[in-house]
Amino acid sequence: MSDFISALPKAELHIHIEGSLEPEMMFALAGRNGVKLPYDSVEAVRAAYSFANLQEFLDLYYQGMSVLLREEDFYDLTLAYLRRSAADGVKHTEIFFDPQGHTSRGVAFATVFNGIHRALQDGERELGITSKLILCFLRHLPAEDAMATLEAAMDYREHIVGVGLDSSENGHPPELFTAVFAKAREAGFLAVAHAGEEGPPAYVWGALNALAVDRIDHGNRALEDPALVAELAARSMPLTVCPLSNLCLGGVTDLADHPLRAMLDHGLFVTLNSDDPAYFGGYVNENYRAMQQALGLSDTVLGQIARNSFAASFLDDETKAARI
Ligand code: ES4
Ligand code: ZN
Repeated sequence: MSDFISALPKAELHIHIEGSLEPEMMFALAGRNGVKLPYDSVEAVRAAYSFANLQEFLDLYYQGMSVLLREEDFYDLTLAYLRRSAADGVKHTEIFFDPQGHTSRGVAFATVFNGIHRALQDGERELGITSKLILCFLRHLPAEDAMATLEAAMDYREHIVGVGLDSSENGHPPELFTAVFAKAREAGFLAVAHAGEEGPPAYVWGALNALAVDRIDHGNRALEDPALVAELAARSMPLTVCPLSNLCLGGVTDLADHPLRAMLDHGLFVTLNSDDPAYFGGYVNENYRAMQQALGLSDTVLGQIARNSFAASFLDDETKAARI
């Protein structure tokens, strides 16, 4: 890893905490919780990580979560991610979590939240890494489920900065969640949504107009619509781009063709992130490194992307200004 990338202070804005579950921890938690996994070894888990599309990944991602049962599990998962990303020069992280992936298995919202939250507090003390928490709704489930999840989150309003929208994109347009996001924004939550990862430009328009998001997660397919590119540029709308994720899920077949090049050329407000690092073969520095190599990005551009990550964060303006 180049010293320049390693030394760059970064914020990570697109990381699913359940996607940081490394196979070693998956086995350890399965053992201590008495959960049977359909694999014999860590190597067998890794060998299964070959995905033709988003859904094939999501099937394994939800299966992997089955080992997360107790508060301690969420704590250990989160602290391991914080230690690993601190080693990558991450100074601030905004973590997605998927409560419905757990409450649907009978794990209480409070168990999930308390484990993650306690690790974030300890992580800040131990590592100096600051954080925010973003609750994601699973878009393959009905909007009523998302609304019930939002209700459950109201008790934790002061500890959750925003809401997001993830899981299977195609066939689940943002407009289905208009009322949920309106209610969340009314309660003071900021908003993000995965859009244009696999879905068409219309879904990016929907995230902007129906959900009034503050950032777009991915946004790759926005480039197919020149008017949308102009809109994203005019709004200085941050995009949380995840190159190794796109490569692993078939959004791009070669990083040399990754839309980051065009995004930069259009002056879009891009950041680089790891998405699900345990599944996609790299934490944030590997994502910077892969794009530097594929596109020949200069240190100046890499430095700008790292500054963008703080500028696009949900830190308050004063804290932000001090860190850009
Ligand atoms: C995700 Cl890569 C990706 N896309 C959509 N939803 C997700 N949840 C976890 N990883
Ligand atoms: Zn994601």
